[in-house]
Amino acid sequence: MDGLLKNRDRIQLSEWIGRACNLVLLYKVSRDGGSAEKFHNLCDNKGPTVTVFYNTDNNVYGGYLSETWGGTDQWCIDQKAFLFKLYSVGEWKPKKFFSNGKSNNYYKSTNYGPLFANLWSFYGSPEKSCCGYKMGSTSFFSGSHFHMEGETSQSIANGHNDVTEMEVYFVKDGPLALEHATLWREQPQWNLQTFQELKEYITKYEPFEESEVPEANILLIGQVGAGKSSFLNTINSIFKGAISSRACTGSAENTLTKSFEKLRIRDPAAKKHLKFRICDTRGIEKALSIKEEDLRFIMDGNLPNHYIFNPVDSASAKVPGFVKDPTLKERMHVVVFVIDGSTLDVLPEDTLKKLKDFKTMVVDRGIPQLVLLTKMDKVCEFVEKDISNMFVSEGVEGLVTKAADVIGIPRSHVLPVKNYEKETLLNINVNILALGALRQALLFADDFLENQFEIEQENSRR
Ligand SMILES: Nc1nc2c(ncn2[C@@H]2O[C@H](COP(=O)(O)OP(=O)(O)OP(=O)(O)O)[C@@H](O)[C@H]2O)c(=O)[nH]1
Ligand SMILES: [Mg+2]
Repeated sequence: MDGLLKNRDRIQLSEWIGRACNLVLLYKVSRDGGSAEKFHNLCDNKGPTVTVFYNTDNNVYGGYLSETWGGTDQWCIDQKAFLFKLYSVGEWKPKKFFSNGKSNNYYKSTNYGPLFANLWSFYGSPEKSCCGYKMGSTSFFSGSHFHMEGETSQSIANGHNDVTEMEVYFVKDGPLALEHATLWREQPQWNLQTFQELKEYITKYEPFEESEVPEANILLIGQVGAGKSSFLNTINSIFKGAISSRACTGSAENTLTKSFEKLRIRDPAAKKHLKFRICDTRGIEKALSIKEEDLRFIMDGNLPNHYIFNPVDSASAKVPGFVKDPTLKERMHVVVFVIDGSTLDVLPEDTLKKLKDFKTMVVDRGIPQLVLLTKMDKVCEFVEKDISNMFVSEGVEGLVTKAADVIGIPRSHVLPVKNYEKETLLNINVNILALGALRQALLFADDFLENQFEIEQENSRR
């Protein structure tokens, strides 16, 4: 992709411009040379443009013009023009500054580069500096023609317009084309066929045959309110064909899930249950968290279905229905850590410690693990608007990397999702992500079952 703008910048600018569009690079001062003539050759009469300045202190700002830059020397008004900032000293802090709509706000001239009333570029050609170019600073973000919302040239650009780069993009109407955006991970085709293929895979899923295990057990572990039960409900809704709520969800100070539930999902078309169980647990929290001992018993298959967690004491062999000699059938075959992406940055130390301790217990047992990163709609407004932006969102990418670091798991094992929560209707893209995560969990469960089978084979040969 040409140009220095990132996906989130492109999506943000499209939002500000007010319609779906792609930004196509027309002019770049370092590539095309700093001359007004070259700029006009490449940008005149092309239609709306976005001009972006990258200053030497890592501030990124610019202006949008809905008119063309071509024409004879004169000040003009463009009611739709706006100035903006994207980054302040490297941090993404997007803000739009509307035109005051009263005074001329841009200058058409063959002798100048792009020139907004409060954001100049150059006359003739820009003066070179050690690190790039010295752009004009006349009435620099003074607020005489654009509403600056309390910002100044100091807060936006550290008071100077010395840049390493300046780019001009053509605004091409049309939905954000992914060839113009960088994917941080390969993504599914967002269509009905993908959804049907995933659903079919899961409907036909049978655990690794030789293991003779009738159902794969998928264990959900995570902090209180992370979305464990919501994931279960999401999967159930998909198969039911309507929003459903089998497991209790919501927000509460302490965990809402009080018991160990090994839920089966029914395929109404085939009138049978699918060959896996999603096992919901009490959340990790400060005082009344699920205990290490409980988890050990769950992973090893000792605790019975519907066991009610004791908030103050660990489970023991005295629990009614306690399975003394569990087989592979009762054990957990894959562990899914459910992490709330919207609070990952403020994850309390003790919760993090518990998660890491639990992870060590999982690793010790050789059980494969995944991370489900929930609430991605809360971390990126573009994902909230359209789930198919998941793999172009740099916000999501950053959280996936962070979750991988925090839990100590490869990035490819961290799957961002959005659970059903406020919706009343199913959404195909939500379904694709949730089923994709479930399929990954089933593949991992099969890896575990195969490993266990081989271990048993080896043991029986000895
Ligand atoms: N916006 C948004 N909200 C979510 C998502 N997933 C879950 N929620 C909400 O988060 C809250 C907690 O979800 P639960 O599924 O009850 O969380 P849990 O992990 O089961 O929590 P406990 O059982 O209490 O430990 C609920 O209000 C859900 O609606 C999501 O992907 N996006
Ligand atoms: Mg729950």
